[in-house]
Amino acid sequence: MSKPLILVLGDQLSLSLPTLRHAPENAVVALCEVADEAHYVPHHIHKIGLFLAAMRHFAQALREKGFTVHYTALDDPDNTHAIISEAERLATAYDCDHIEAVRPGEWRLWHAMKKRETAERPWRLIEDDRFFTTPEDFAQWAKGRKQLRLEYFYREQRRHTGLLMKDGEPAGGQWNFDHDNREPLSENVEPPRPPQHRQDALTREALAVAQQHFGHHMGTLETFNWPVTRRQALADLRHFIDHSLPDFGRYQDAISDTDPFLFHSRLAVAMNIGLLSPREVCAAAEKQYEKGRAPINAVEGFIRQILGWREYVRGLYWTQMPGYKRENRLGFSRDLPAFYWDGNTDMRCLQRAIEMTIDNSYAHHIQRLMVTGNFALLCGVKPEALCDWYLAVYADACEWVELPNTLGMVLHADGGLMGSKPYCASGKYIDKMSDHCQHCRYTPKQVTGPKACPLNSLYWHFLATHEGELRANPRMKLIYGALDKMKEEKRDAMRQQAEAFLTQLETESSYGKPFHVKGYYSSDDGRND
Ligand code: FAD
Ligand code: DLZ
Repeated sequence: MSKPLILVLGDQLSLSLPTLRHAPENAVVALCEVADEAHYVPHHIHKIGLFLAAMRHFAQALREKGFTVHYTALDDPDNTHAIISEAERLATAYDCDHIEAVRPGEWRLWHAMKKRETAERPWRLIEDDRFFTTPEDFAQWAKGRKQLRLEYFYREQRRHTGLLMKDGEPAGGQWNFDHDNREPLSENVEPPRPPQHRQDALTREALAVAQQHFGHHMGTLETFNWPVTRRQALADLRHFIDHSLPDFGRYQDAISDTDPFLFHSRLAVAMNIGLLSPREVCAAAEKQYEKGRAPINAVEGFIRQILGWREYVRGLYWTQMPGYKRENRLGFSRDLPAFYWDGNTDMRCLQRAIEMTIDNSYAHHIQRLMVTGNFALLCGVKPEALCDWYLAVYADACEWVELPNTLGMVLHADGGLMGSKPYCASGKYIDKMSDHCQHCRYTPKQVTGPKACPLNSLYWHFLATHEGELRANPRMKLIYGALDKMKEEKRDAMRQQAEAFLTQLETESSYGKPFHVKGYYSSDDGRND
C-alpha cells in the first residue's frame, strides 16, 4: 500500500490543508525546522520566533488529532537544514514511497520540488485550495487582457463568491468606497490596543531557541506578540471585528507618529501562516455589515484587501515568476540606505516607520508603500535590495505577497503590470496624512534649502529622471504639466538639491543586508535561475 510523507511547511499550518484532509491512515506528517529557511534573508527575530512557535504548536495539534507526526527541531543532530533534503531523509527513514506537499509560498521551493517529481521517492505537488483562487484561475482571467487591473479582478471575485452582493448587485450600490477612506487621524481618536497573547511553555521554549541562534537579528523578543495557535489567531480576529473594523475604512490611509497599528487588523500574519482562512475572515467582516455593526466603506475596504489585493498579487506572482523577480524597468541601481536597518535618519517619517518595524516586525500598508516604499522609489533603490529587506523585516512576509507589492507596486519595476502609475509622493502627502512633519527637522513646505524636506526635491528629480518611461502615461499628465510650468532655475536648484542628497546617501549605504549580520545572501531563486 502506498505510504506518503506529508510535508507541512511553516506557512501551511491549517488542518484544512488538502494533504491533511485526504491523508491515509499510514501517512507520516513532517514539520521541519531548518536553518536554510531562517538564513536566506536575515529575518526579524519575531518572524523566526513566530514560525518556530507556531510550527511546534501545530505539530502538537496534529498529534492530538491522531496524526503520526515527525518534528525535526533546529537542534536535532541529524537535521540536514534544508527543506528538500530533510523531507527526503525522513521519507527514507519512515519507508514512505513518495512525498506529498502543497504548493509552497515561494517559487524557489516550488521549482526545487518540481525537479524531484521523477526522483526515486517522487514528490507529488498538490494545489493549495485555502485561497479563493488558484494560479490557474488567475491565468484564465488574465488570458487575452492587455492590462491586469485589480478592480476588474476584484469585481469578478465578488460576483463569484457572493461576498457583499445583493441580488446580483454590489451591497451599498457601489463596488468601491475608496473616496470615503482617506481621512488622516484626528487628535481625539484613540485606536484600540491589540490583545496581548499569553506565552505558554512551548512558545517560551521556541522563542528561546530563536534567541539562542538568531538573537543578533533585527528586533527583540521582548515585544513579541504574534498569535502562534489557532485559538490566539481567532482572538485577534474577534478583537479586530469588534473594535477596529468600523473605523478601518475611514483611517485606512492615515499615518501616526505614535500608533503603529491604528485600525488595521494585524491579521496578515495569521492568514499567511495558515492559522486563519481568508474565507472566514471575510465572512466575519461581512456579517458585521449585515448586522449593521460596521459601515459599508469599512467592510468593503477590508474585504477588497483580502478578496481583491491578496488574491490578485498571488495570481500575479505565480503567473509571472520566475522572470518577475528579475524585472527592473526603471533601471534602478542604488544600494539600500543603511538606515533601513536601524532607523538612524533625521527624516522623521522614515525614522518612525523603521523604528516601528524594528519594535513590532510590523508596519501598516501606507507606511510600507508611502514611507519606506516611496523613499526607495524616489532614490531608485535596486529591486533585489529592497525586496530582500521587505521579506526580512515583516512577520507577515512571504515572497508570493511581498514581491509583487515591492517590485510592482512600490518600485514600478514591472513596467506597470501591477499598478497603472508609480505611487510617488512628495513631503506634502506625508504632511497631509500624518503628524510626522510636526516632529521633523525638515519642513514639507520648502523644496530647496537646508530645511527643505528631502522628499520634495527627490520627487521632482525622480519625475525628471524617468520622463522617458513615464511622461506618456495618461495618469501622469497632470504632474508633468506642473513640471513643465516650472522655471528652469527652479528645476536646476531642485536637481542640485536632490543630487547632493543622493551623493550623501551613497556614502552612508550598505548593500541589501544589515552590516552587522554577516554571511547572509539571497539564495538561488528566480533572480539567478
Ligand atoms: P490590513 O490593513 O488590516 O489589511 C487586511 C488584509 O488585507 C491584510 O491582512 C492582508 O492580508 C490584505 N492586504 C492588504 N493589502 C494588501 C496588499 N497590498 N497585498 C496583499 N494583501 C493585502 N502583505 C503581506 O501579507 N505580506 C507581505 O510580505 C507584504 N509585503 C508588502 C510589501 C510592500 C512594499 C507593501 C507596500 C505591502 C506589502 N504587503 C504585504 C501588503 C500589506 O501592506 C500588508 O498585508 C498589511 O500591511 C498587513 O497588515 P494588516 O494585516 O494589519 O493589514
Ligand atoms: C520563514 C520560515 C522560517 C524562519 N523557518 C522555517 C522552518 O524552519 N521550516 C519551515 O518549514 N518553514 C520555515 N519558514 C517558512 C518558509 O520559509 C516558507 O514555508 C517558504 O518560504 C515557502 O513559503
